[in-house]
Order: sequence, then structure tokens, then C-alpha cells
Amino acid sequence: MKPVRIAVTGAAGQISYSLLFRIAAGELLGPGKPVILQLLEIKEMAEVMTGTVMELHDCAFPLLQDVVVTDDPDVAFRDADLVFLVGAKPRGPGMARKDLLAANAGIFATQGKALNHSAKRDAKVLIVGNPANSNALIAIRNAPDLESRNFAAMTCLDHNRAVGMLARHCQVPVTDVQRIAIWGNHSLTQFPDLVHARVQGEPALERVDWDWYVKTFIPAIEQRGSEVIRLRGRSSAASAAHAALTHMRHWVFGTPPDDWASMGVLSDGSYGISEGIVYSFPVTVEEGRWQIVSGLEIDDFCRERMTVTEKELLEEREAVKALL
Ligand code: NAX
Repeated sequence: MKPVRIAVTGAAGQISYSLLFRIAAGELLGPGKPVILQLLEIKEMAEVMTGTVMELHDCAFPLLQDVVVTDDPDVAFRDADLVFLVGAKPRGPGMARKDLLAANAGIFATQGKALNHSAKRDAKVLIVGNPANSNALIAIRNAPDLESRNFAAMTCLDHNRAVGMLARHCQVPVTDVQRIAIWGNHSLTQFPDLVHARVQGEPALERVDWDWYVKTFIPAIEQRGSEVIRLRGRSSAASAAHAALTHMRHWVFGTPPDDWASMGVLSDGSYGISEGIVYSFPVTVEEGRWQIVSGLEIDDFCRERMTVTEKELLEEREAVKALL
């Protein structure tokens, strides 16, 4: 069977250390699909990469047909079917989000160009590296020959965090929670929406106290990433890798019936959100194509929060406009 070519950037980093092994084990595409990993890293990480590839070989994964390691984005993305853009510069001490944006913008412009040149025309590209939404926008704008709908920023980790927290609060299995939505930016301004969510088929807000939702749940989800850093001393890695797998599985195989995923996609003006920013919406996926969930009623409470995060994304776009 023809192998699927999967490119991963930042392959020596901590998210990739979990992601690569799960892909090679068949957890992304299932047991029948051989894969070739095409791994991009900067030169300085060559030794770490060699060690990581030794470990991949030492697993003797039956599905892993080949591993390519390179510091050239064109080689990493050549004929790629699925692409995980994980690699980015981390936020340094005292570094503002704006500085992080500037530091990473160049990387995603270069990689967008290389994708345009080398990847399969229908490659699905998931942007994980932060600031993920604006990095996705930069990649889209630098890959004019690829459809913008083939790029998405990852807000699945925020979504999964919200599902987990709501399920624990209601003391139900996570499978009983549906239709959570993350709106906007993968940042502190994101809006985790329970207004449209369901628990065991009933509106979630009939199962939880409004005060708990507004004063505990929303801030906890928004700040979950920082809390993990505070406690672990490093940012979320295994949960981020799991979210990347989940996002890509939804994209390839579809979302479960009656449920949604959250994906950062190029806004088409849905729900009055400005066009031309990468904004997280609730989506459903069928036959490899996502669609923004339509027809949701947006009350003043939701609108206010959706606008705050939209405004932040517009500011980020302004900050990187030279690269768009
Ligand atoms: P690490 O710092 O462990 O790894 C990043 C790797 O990227 C490093 O090995 C670095 O050498 C490599 N890299 C840097 N520039 C590169 C380039 N031009 N080409 C290829 N590789 C390059 O970070 P890790 O914890 O793995 O996180 C990766 C990214 O994911 C970060 O930007 C992080 O902020 C972001 N996250 C995004 C999340 C999301 O939900 N969207 C959640 C988790 C995570 O915080």
C-alpha cells in the first residue's frame, strides 16, 4: 500500500517527542496505513534528531516505512499529504506576545512558501506553533497556490481541556459532553463556549451554575496552558500532541455524529467575524472538508467575548502585515 507522507516541523521538540511515536504506531491513520515521516529541524538540533530517529528505529514500528530528517523545508514538505507545523521559537522570559509573533512570523512565511512549492496540492496543514492563529495566516498568505481551507490552527487542546473540565464537574464520562466550541484566538482571550454545549443531550448550562461557568470555568480554560507551565516547568506536550492527532483525525476521518470540533480557520465572515483572520470556530467535517457550524444563536454574552478575541487577532494581523 502507498505510504502517506507526513511532515512534522520542530521534530526535536517536546511535543514531537510524543507525536512522532504515536503517528508511527498507527494512532493517526490506523493500522492499515504505512507512513513516511519527513522531519524538519534547525541544524543546531542535528544530534537530538539523530537520537530521536534512533529511538524511532528501535521501536521497529511495522507501519513506519522511512524517516527523512532535514533542515530544508522544501525537502521536508516534498509531496507531503499531512503537515504538522509544530516548530517555533519559544516565548522567552519577559517576552510579550507581540515579540513572539515577530520572532516566529519569518519561520511561517518561509514554510508557507516551501509548502506552496513542494507539498501535495491537497495537503492538510495543521499549525501548532504559537502564536498559532497568526502563524497560520502567514503560512496561508505565503502559499497562494494551495487552498486556504487546507490550513488550520490548533485549538483542539483548548477544546479537549474544556470537555475534560466540564465532564469532571458534571461527573459524567467525557463521551457524554458534546458541542463545546472554542471561539477566536489560541490565547488568553479565547472564548470557551458552553452556551451551545450539551451534557447527556441536555443544555450544559442546565447542569452547571452560571457563576461557576463565568468565574471558574472560563478563566481556568483560558489559563490552563500557563498553569501547566507553572506546575511542570515546561509547556503542555503530551496533551498538545494528543490534540494534534485528534484534530488531524477529525479532519481526515470526520467529526463524530452530533458533535463538533474547534478549528482555527480563515474567517469567511461567519457570525460577523472579520474576514481575513484565522479565527477558531466550531466546525463539522465530512469527507475531509470542514464546514463552520451555522445558525447558532449568539447572545450578548457570547458576542462580547467573541469580539474581544477577534480584536486581538486583528491587532496581531496588523503587527505582521509586512509578511502577508
Ligand atoms: P520545543 O521548544 O520543545 O520545540 C520546538 C522545536 O522547534 C525546537 O526543537 C526547535 O529547534 C524547533 N524549531 C525552531 N525553529 C524551527 C524552524 N525554523 N524549523 C524547524 N524547527 C524549528 O517546543 P514544544 O513544546 O514542542 O512546542 C512547540 C510549539 O507549540 C510552541 O510554539 C508552543 O508554544 C506551541 N504550542 C501550541 C499549542 C496549541 O494548542 N496550539 C499548545 C502547546 C504548545 O504550547
